[in-house]
Amino acid sequence: MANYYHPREETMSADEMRALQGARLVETVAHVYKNVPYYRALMDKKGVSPKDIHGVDELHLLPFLTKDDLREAYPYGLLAVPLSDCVRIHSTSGTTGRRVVAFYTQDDIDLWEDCCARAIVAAGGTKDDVVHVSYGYGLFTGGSGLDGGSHKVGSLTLPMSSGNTERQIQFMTDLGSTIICCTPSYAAYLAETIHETGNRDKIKLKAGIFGAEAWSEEMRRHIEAKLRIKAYDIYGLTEISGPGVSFECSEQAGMHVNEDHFIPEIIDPATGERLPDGEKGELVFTSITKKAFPLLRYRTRDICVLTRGTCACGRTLVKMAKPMGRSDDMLIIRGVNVFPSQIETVLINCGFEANYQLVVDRVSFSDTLEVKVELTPEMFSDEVKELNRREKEVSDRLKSMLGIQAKVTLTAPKSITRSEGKAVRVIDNRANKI
Ligand code: DLL
Repeated sequence: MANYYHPREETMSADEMRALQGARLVETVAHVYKNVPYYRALMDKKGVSPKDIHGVDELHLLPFLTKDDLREAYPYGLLAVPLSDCVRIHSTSGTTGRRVVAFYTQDDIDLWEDCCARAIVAAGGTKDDVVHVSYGYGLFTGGSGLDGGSHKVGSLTLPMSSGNTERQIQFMTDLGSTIICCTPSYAAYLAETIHETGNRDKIKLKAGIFGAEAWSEEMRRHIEAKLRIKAYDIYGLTEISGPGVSFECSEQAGMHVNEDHFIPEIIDPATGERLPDGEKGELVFTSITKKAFPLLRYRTRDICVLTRGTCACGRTLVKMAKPMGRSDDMLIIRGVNVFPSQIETVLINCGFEANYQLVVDRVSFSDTLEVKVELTPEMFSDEVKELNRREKEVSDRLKSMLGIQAKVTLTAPKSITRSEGKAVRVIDNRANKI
């Protein structure tokens, strides 16, 4: 029997959900139009006013909002309540341009933590669990989001933050952590370290809640086998609140979107046209309960698919597939679209672990891709002939999956830097080269 944190909202009929979303959307549109001059200008320019929006059917009339809008409006331009009503900010880890800052009232934080609590309960969490939070705390939303969710569930919360792997494992052992929350790349690193130090039998982990970056099904299986846990996906973004926009249930087949707070749409990224359920495109969210920083039709740049229907877990919340990565993570190599997660799939299927780096360059006017992947300690002792065979196997499989030739370089164990937060997998040296 599945457990829900909010049984009513998580199992509502489609009609009930639409009605709830419609009422909340109307309220949110009126709120931003009245209080945010930036929105008013965008809506006026598109010739749409709050009186045109009666429910979800009119959602498509609203203008899109992009990261550029958020940067332009930095820091207060999209704030919809007086600053004195806000109690917290978070910010994206953006590397270029201005950072994006999101504001929260106490109610906003409360609802966001509820969303994270839903994720923890869906992963089997109860008040008897010990939730070990190894996402970073601070401006990043991962640590505080899962921390707040864990408090709501009533679990004992270990606010570990990221880093210091030795101390993480020590606490995990001594305090009996049962659920670990971190990025999948850090989970793989923890798994590797726990395996090497022979500590697995001393820890009580049963589940992990992993997100904040794209990861493949193969990586899931790898982490599950190595840590002997169930690995659940969780998705979110700072602009829309943080982790918990969607979460996986016991079925581990797509993430349920917390639709009573965030309305998802899929659009064609080139034309902005809305696509039907089941088609792949860019994910767009409209927040319908946030007060300080509500975003209408925000383009996430994440590429994925939505599917509806009652899940075997009983939830009716629409599901989103694992995002393949952001459209801006997508590499275009000699005209071919390549997502790092596709390469990860090939590597893990060839017996490697997810310790790899992609180096893209331009030589004699042509793009090159080098896939550096670490040998496991067992492979490292193989004969040269065997190593050559492995290298060729990866190269052949990449060629048949992506249609491009990549140089495969096998590197010594531990030669690729491990990540404690979001992994940096790609080094693109093509900037400024013709
Ligand atoms: O990564 C929030 C988060 C924290 C989600 C902890 C899950 C767990 P940002 O730093 O703003 O927020 O980055 C958001 O990360 O647009 C996606 O591209 C990517 N992302 C987040 N979760 C997933 C996931 C947090 N489960 C951006 N799978 C998003 C794939 C993900 N990509």
